[in-house]
Amino acid sequence: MLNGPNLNMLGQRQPEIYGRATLDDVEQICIQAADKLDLAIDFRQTNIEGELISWVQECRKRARGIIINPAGYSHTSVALLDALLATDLPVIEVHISNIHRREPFRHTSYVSRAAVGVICGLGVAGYSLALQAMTDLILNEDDHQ
Ligand code: CA2
Repeated sequence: MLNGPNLNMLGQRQPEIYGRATLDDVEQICIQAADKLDLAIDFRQTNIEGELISWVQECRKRARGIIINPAGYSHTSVALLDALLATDLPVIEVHISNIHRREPFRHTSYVSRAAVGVICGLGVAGYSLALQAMTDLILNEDDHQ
């Protein structure tokens, strides 16, 4: 589960948009949800585009899927899109806010082209929903192997 720039500020500013949960709270919510789903997760955040891309590349060898909130890089980074496309892993994109109700520059996400699905506007609950959806995708893949 990868988180992009400024998400380390969650819960500290703009609660009217992003709610009051901190990133540590979100990680705890995800650990508990993953535990119930019998999934192993690695939850990370970075403010550095290249680091996010290196982590995506790492996932090729280590993960069955990627849940990503690319934050501001959603709207700017072809490089992140290319890295996600190159993994051949199922990708679920999460946004806490509804990017389509916000400024026009947030309406386009490059990352969405690599995503099986996008969850946005449901607050931090979107992360648990993404974990549920990822479990279904992985189980479905296993059934068809
Ligand atoms: O809604 C989301 O999850 C976003 O990915 C959050 C990004 C924003 O650029 C996207 O358009 C939508 C921003 C993350 C920064 O979060 C902050 C939280 C609290 C205080 C300041 C920033």
